[in-house]
Amino acid sequence: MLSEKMEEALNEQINKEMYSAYLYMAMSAHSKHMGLDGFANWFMVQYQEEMTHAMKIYDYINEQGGKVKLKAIKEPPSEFESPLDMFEKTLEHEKFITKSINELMDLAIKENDHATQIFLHWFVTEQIEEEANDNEIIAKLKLVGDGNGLFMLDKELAARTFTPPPAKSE
Ligand code: OFO
Repeated sequence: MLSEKMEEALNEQINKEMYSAYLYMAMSAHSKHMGLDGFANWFMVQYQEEMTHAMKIYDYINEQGGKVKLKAIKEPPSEFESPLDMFEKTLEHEKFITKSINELMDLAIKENDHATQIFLHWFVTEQIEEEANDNEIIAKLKLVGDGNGLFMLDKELAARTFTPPPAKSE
């Protein structure tokens, strides 16, 4: 059973994850438009991952007898300066999401909500991976610059595939 406050905060997190999906879809569209199909693929896989994050929370609220309330998703930007700009914005956004997950965990601890703490563990671990992936690609982008290296990296990012996470969190 979720407290009203926890239910509201989890619903808010669904919206943030949906915005993440929307943002990465916009980056995928922009990459596609630039002819960078590998980058477009990477961001589309990221979009799919974010949708599963939103659905994990959706399922959890239902399992706990709560009520899912969907809110408006804000419009993401549609123009980006460069692939590096997209990944710097991705990292910045993921840091915001990490902070939000940490705040959810703080609330679950404060409320002695053990079930939600266990549920959130998966997200805490996931955020470490998300930020690490972004940092790695940013480092590569800084290394290769705008030349041929960018096309090599585009090829590398084309290989990313979507693997659905386990339905349950632990
Ligand atoms: Fe859902 O991890 Fe990114 O935003």
